[in-house]
Formats: sequence, structure tokens, C-alpha cells
Amino acid sequence: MDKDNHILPKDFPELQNDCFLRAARGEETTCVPVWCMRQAGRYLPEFRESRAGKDFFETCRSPEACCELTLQPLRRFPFDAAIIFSDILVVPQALGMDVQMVPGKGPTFPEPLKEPEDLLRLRTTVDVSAELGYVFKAITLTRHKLEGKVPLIGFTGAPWTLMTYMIEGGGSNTMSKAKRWLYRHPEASHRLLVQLTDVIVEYLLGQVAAGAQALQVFESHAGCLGPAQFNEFALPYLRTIARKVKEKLKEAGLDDVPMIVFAKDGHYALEDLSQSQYEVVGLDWTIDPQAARKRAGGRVSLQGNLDPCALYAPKEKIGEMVKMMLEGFGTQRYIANLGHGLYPDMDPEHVGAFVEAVHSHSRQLCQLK
Ligand code: 1CP
Repeated sequence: MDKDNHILPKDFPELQNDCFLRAARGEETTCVPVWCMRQAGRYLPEFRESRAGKDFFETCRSPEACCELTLQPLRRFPFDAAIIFSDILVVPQALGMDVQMVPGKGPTFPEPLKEPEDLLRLRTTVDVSAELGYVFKAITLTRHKLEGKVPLIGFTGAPWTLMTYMIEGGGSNTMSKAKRWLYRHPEASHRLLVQLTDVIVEYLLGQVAAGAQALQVFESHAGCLGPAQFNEFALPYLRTIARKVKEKLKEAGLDDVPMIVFAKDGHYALEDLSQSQYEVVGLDWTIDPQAARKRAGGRVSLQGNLDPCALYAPKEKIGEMVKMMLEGFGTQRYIANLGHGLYPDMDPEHVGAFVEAVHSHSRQLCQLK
């Protein structure tokens, strides 16, 4: 601690379980690591209790609350990684946009971007430490409180996905307002995407400096773009993020950390994503594990991809589906996960059955190897 009682990013406890990091880096593993997207979430009664009556983004700004919510799922299940509790929409907030979490409706921007002139409302320079320092503090605190049990993942939304929220003003089925910009205002779209990319690079570097041991970039809205638009408006920025983060980590003398890109419904881009400097490509459930392996071509590790809704199945059935998934991906260069986040109505016991099935089947398969 420093004189003001801030917990500093140094002297972190020694890591005891490096299975996730080894798989992410493409090193040999004797087990298959497992974690779940949205593992800290409303499916846990203790999460609902901690969050009850509190504003979502207030919670995100409290390092102690984020630390507690990050640790909750690890007290129940033997996950091999933790992901810091936060949200992708803290980045648009850092650019000066108002975002509120409206109960029953989800994230809402009272004044979304409507026309290119609205870009003038965004901050041109963002002091990332000042605006997002609360996330860095949460990461440092959580890394200490994890006591080295498992590594801590930091994350961000990708530029295109953040752009959709900033223009749509919230969730959307068609993303038609955001896509209208791509067709009608391509130059302004690129300006916004560049601006977001610059802030994201600084944000990810700050997360590593604070103690994040891996980084995931969520391109959750890849699916509404076809290959041509993805190649123009998403992929170049995803590539720039990986390249710059790696360059700057080196310059700053910080450890290189594995990076995961998760482009939901973007399997048309799997070949390109496997050659975009990310160590890991995350997959949703709409692609067959063996086909994905073939197409990714041994260049990267893969993460995913059980349909989250499979957790509604009886526990024995979950075990069978996990076995098939592991046989499809193989036990090396592989991180077991769902193909998207857990839903609030999921039974924690079935999440436990998923984690347990990954561990037991992976032990068997690793012995057979
Ligand atoms: O009050 C609440 O509890 C609200 C529910 C909630 C939670 C638990 C939201 C609102 N965000 C989060 C936390 C969160 N969000 C995490 C950390 C928890 C963990 O993973 O364990 C992470 C990684 C995210 C990332 C996130 N937020 C994404 C990318 C992942 C994905 O699901 O594709 C996206 C798209 C968001 C936006 C968002 N935040 C919250 C909601 C309901 C949404 C989706 C809105 C929509 O598009 O309809």
C-alpha cells in the first residue's frame, strides 16, 4: 500500500494455477482450463443480493464491489480464470457519453450519436487513468485478493461493438442505425472507430499495468456485418489493437499477455482472426469444433463454444455434450467456455455440472493422449 492506502500493482501473490495461461499461449497442458463468459452475473443469488438496489455503473466504479463480484463465482466453482467485473460501456462513458443502466431495459444512452456532427460532442483527448482509473484499481485489488489461485482476465468492447451502442443508444436487433452510418457516412465511421481504438489501446495497457494477466476483446456485434463490412470496419481495428498493445507493452517493459478475440457470429472471419496477432480466438456455438480447428490452422488457441442454452439440459446430458466438445477441439491449445455469456435464469448447479464435466473428461482424455 502507498501512503494514501491505495493498493499498488506490485508484489502480487505467486500464481498457483497457470493452466489457462499455458493453453492461451499455446504451451502444453495436462488439463483443459475452463471459465464462463458472464461468470459473475445475475444467475448467482449472492450476485443479486450484492447488487440489489444499487446502480449498475456505481457498482462498476467501486473497486471493492467489483472485486467481490469477481470472486463470487470462484468461491462456488473451480474455474481456471477470473474475469474482472466491469462492463464494455465504460469506454463510451470515458469519451464523454452518458450511459445509464435502466432496470428491465438494459444499457441506455439518453443522447446517442445521430449524425456525424455529433462526434464533436466526444472528448478528443481522453485521460484514460483519470476516467477509467477505477477499473485499474479494481484489477489491482482483485489480483491481490485472488491470492494467486487463478489468473485475472481484463477486457474491453471492440470498436465496432461500442460504436453500435453509441449510435443505437442501447441494445438492438438489427443495428440498422449504426449500419446506416457505415453505408452513409463511412468516413465519419472510420473517424469514430479510430478514436475508440486509441482509447481502447490505452485502456488495455492500463489494465495490464494494474495486474491483468490476459485480455479479451469482445466484438459481440460482428454478426450483423457481412465479410466485406467486417473487413473494412472491424478487422483492421481489431488488428491494430493487438499490434499496438503488444508493441507498447514491450516499450513499457511490461509482460506480454495473451490476448483473446471473441467475434460473436463472425465465423466467416475465422481465418483472418487466426492471423491477427491474437493468441486465442473465441468461438460462439454456431461452428463445429473440428471445422473450427481446421480453419484456424494450428496458428492459435481456441476458446468456446458450448451453446449457453445447453445448460438448461439435465446434468447428465451436459456431461455428454461437454465430452463431445472436448473430443472435437482436443485437449491442447484449448480453453473450454460457453459460446456466449450465461443468462440470468440459469441454474448455478448446472454451471457447476459444466465445469465439473470439463475437468473430469479432460483428465481422462489427457491420460489417454
Ligand atoms: O444489473 C446487472 O447486473 C446488469 C447485467 C450486466 C452484467 C452482470 C451487465 C449489463 N453487464 C454486466 C457485467 C459484464 N458485462 C461483464 C463482467 C461479468 C463477467 O463476465 O463475469 C462483462 C465481461 C460484460 C461485457 C459486456 N457488456 C458485453 C460483451 C459480452 C457479451 O455479452 O457479448 C456486452 C455486449 C455488454 C453490454 C451490456 N451490459 C449489460 C447488458 C444487459 C448488456 C447487453 C445489452 C444489449 O445489447 O442488449
